[in-house]
Amino acid sequence: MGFLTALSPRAIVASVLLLSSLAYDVAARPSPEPKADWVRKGPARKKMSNHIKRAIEGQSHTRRTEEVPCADVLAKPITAPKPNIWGQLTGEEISSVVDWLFAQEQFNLTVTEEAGPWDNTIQLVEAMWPNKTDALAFIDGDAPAPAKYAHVLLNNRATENPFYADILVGPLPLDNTTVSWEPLAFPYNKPSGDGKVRNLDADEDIVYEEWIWKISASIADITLDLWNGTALGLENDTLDIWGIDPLWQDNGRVIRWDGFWALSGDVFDAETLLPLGLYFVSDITGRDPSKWSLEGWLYNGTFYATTEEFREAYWSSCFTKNGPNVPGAWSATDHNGDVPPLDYNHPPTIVAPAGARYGVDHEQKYVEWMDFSFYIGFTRDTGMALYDIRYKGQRILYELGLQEALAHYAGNDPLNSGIAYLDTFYGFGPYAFELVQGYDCPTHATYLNSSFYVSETTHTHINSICLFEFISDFPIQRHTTNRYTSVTKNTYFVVRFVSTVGNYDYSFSYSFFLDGTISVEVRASGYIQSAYFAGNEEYGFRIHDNLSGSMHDHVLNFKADFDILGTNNSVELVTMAPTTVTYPWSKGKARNTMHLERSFVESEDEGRFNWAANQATQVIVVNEDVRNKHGEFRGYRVLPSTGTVHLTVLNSTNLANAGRWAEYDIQITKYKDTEPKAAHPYNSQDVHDPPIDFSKFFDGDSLRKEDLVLWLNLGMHHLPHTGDLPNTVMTTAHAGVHFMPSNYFEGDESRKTVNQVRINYSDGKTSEVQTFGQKTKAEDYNGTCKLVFEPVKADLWGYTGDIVVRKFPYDPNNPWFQTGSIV
Ligand SMILES: *[C@@H]1O[C@H](CO)[C@@H](O)[C@H](O)[C@H]1NC(C)=O
Ligand SMILES: *[C@@H]1O[C@H](CO)[C@@H](O)[C@H](O)[C@H]1NC(C)=O
Ligand SMILES: *[C@@H]1O[C@H](CO)[C@@H](O)[C@H](O)[C@H]1NC(C)=O
Ligand SMILES: *[C@@H]1O[C@H](CO)[C@@H](O)[C@H](O)[C@H]1NC(C)=O
Ligand SMILES: *[C@@H]1O[C@H](CO)[C@@H](O)[C@H](O)[C@H]1NC(C)=O
Ligand SMILES: *[C@@H]1O[C@H](CO)[C@@H](O)[C@H](O)[C@H]1NC(C)=O
Ligand SMILES: *[C@@H]1O[C@H](CO)[C@@H](O)[C@H](O)[C@H]1NC(C)=O
Ligand SMILES: *[C@@H]1O[C@H](CO)[C@@H](O)[C@H](O)[C@H]1NC(C)=O
Ligand SMILES: *[C@@H]1O[C@H](CO)[C@@H](O)[C@H](O)[C@H]1NC(C)=O
Ligand SMILES: *[C@@H]1O[C@H](CO)[C@@H](O)[C@H](O)[C@H]1NC(C)=O
Ligand SMILES: *[C@@H]1O[C@H](CO)[C@@H](O)[C@H](O)[C@H]1NC(C)=O
Ligand SMILES: *[C@@H]1O[C@H](CO)[C@@H](O)[C@H](O)[C@H]1NC(C)=O
Ligand SMILES: [Cu+2]
Repeated sequence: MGFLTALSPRAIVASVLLLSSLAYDVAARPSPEPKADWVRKGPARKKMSNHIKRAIEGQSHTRRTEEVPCADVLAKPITAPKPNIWGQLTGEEISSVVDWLFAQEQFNLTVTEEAGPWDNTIQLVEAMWPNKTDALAFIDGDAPAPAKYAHVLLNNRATENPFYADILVGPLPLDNTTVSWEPLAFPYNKPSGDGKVRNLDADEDIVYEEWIWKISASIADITLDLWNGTALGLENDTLDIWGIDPLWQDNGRVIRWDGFWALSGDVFDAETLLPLGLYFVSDITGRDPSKWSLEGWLYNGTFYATTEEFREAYWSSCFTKNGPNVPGAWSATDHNGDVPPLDYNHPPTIVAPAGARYGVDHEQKYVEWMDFSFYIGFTRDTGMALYDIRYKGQRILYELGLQEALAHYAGNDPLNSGIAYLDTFYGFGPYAFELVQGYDCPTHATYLNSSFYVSETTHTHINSICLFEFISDFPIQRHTTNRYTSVTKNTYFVVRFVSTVGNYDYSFSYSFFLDGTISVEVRASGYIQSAYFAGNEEYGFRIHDNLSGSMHDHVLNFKADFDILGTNNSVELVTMAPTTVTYPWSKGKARNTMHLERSFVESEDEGRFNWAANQATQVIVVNEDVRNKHGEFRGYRVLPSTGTVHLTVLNSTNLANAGRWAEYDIQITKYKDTEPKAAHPYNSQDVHDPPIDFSKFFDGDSLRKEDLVLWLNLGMHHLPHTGDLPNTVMTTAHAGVHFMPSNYFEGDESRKTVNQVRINYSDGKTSEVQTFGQKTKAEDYNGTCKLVFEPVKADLWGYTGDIVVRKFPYDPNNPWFQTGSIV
């Protein structure tokens, strides 16, 4: 189903938005809008809506009046030491690859806009990541930049057995005497090793048009009686139908369970709060709908093998009809309720009076703050990642970024029991929407764009990555004596992006601190996906009229490729353990006390483990060849900064081998070019034989003095309660990990900031205030700079949504606005 028709089975909301967007587009562009089949549809999170925002009006970074310009708040322009080899392809490069692909008869490609379910299309064109050995030779040595290739994903549907194929095309820039392609298989560990994975969604549109809506129509008498509504795939539907993800994949069969949901009927995206409690199961194996079969209905815990059986029971006198979930103020996110005291007054705000204290190379997406530097990469699957993170010129991490995010549900009904979203299927890149200044990030932040390929176009999310310096509400250091007090400000630097994958919003922040610490944090908000209440007590709190807050685990995997003083690294475990010792000085008495137990993670056989109870064990990435002058190994310690989790479910039936990465808190492997990622976005398409089975990484390699990768899981056991209505709040839907220097420096690096004070005092008098040369007076800012508070300086009318540029044929001068989301 293409873009224009994709909304028909969906929300009234979406169709209203579509109408306004069409009006805009027709006015703005003479050519008809292409059908953008860019949302990778899945059984549940399959929808996009579309809305149009005002034209770009320029953004306001300042919160000062014109007559008192202080320093420029924009990031200082700097030049990256080397080009960013983890960046994205240029528009010309993508266009040349797409042209070349269409010219190759063997691919038998159809333009997405014109493609049906039996046509081959281009799913993705992106920069291929370089192998680390080649990358290091370039960034650390004099070697030339690694050759540039395009990573292409073809969606081959012109066959009985549709499949996705990862291929490489290059080198870039394309030259028709040297260009070639090959299957991309080496990063994946599926036994067939051909870079292919089956596509279970090739007939997603047919499944709806020829199957789901017809089944729903066959019980319209019941849906009208139960809920005064129908789900027929029409614009005026008041009900919706969707189901499990991944599909059941057993014994060669492909089975889907679907459930009825109420459409919210207003502008709020509350559908996932409106389950109705009726489910049906279909065997949709193969591509011939005439061979598909409806295998039964489930309502209120009773299974009916046929529609006739269900209808007969339904209209019998003893049938119990349970009520619907109905949207209302409880499911809307707008202001609601009594305004708290003084809340109309503007809350405190942060300003950057001296301007940005960091530098950005916008072209190369390279950043420097204080003694830190790093490059930013961005991909369709996992959004933003950081590369070559250095402190004082010395690399700490080669790569730091998200790998996959899992939301694994459970329930007494087959729908909640069957859902285990692997979100890179949908992608974090396509849903990394524009950030709202002053809300998602401070107004003084620097914003970067990101883009992704879809359907022969590139979409650009404007201002979707933010960079800013902030100051904590607590100092990084303090001490008071009877003669002096010493305190140091805790300023830190943050790079952030937010991705709304369907009902849920994930905010990812990487922060850098004055003591050399780096942190990774994920926070979640948005609408929970809930369950119908009937019989679900064991799987969730009852949170509204007929609603259960369906229990689920969020597990998010991050790759942390450490390089501590080179790549010969080890992981030392230092445990604080209870012990009983008789000391020479203890007068022969045994003393119950504690001591340290030190060991190393020797090999991948010991490489998968959880945080120790009582946080007893320190996990430290060290370089055994580099001891500090006291004889201790220099290293970086990895420690959780909040509670964090791995998957509760053991050997998940839904995931089989597709989510093995979620099984432990910490997993350590020897770096291999053949193991660059923990997951493939289409692992869900073949859960028993996925492109990447993470558990196969653990094949006994030594982990002493090797290039190590830590695969860290952050997450939350989410048991939604009434406070998750209407949306989950980020205060506690939060998980994080710190990387802190451990015997790495000779002392605390934060002593180097002048933003500290020592106040001497005695006998009730201050005798000295030492500020170490800080600029503290207006004159320091040229005598003219005053902070003049003007509320709401961010130009929120400049929020625009995505910009789309056609790549085939390439038409860079006629961009248009179009924002897609999964609803
Ligand atoms: C090429 O694709 C078309 C559909 O787009 C299909 O009908 C045709 O059989 C395919 N040709 C080959 C050789 O696979
Ligand atoms: C190679 O590219 C040039 C233009 O760059 C074009 O004129 C020529 O026809 C191409 N040759 C082949 C064999 O495709
Ligand atoms: C049933 O739905 C129809 C159309 O959607 C509406 O006009 C009518 O008021 C509804 N009836 C009740 C009882 O809600
Ligand atoms: C919904 O739309 C269909 C087709 O346009 C129409 O036949 C039907 O009467 C409408 N239903 C309601 C309740 O408005
Ligand atoms: C149906 O749900 C009701 C709750 O409304 C419950 O009391 C009843 O036992 C259920 N009936 C069956 C047959 O499961
Ligand atoms: C379901 O919710 C409705 C309100 O929407 C309420 O009237 C009804 O009592 C609820 N059903 C049960 C079994 O609690
Ligand atoms: C982001 O994209 C907009 C629109 O194309 C452009 O005006 C702006 O300069 C871009 N920003 C950056 C930092 O590249
Ligand atoms: C890393 O270890 C290897 C042997 O495992 C050694 O040959 C190499 O010199 C070491 N590199 C450094 C920088 O110490
Ligand atoms: C996981 O469960 C499946 C199905 O019950 C079983 O065949 C398999 O051996 C289990 N694997 C592990 C690692 O426990
Ligand atoms: C990257 O490493 C893999 C695995 O060793 C190898 O197959 C591939 O050819 C390498 N890529 C390049 C560009 O050298
Ligand atoms: C203030 O206190 C510091 C630390 O005790 C001391 O070194 C310094 O001499 C004191 N200065 C004065 C003016 O008392
Ligand atoms: C101070 O302002 C003057 C005049 O506007 C300008 O020439 C000078 O460069 C400024 N100095 C600094 C440190 O900004
Ligand atoms: Cu949740």
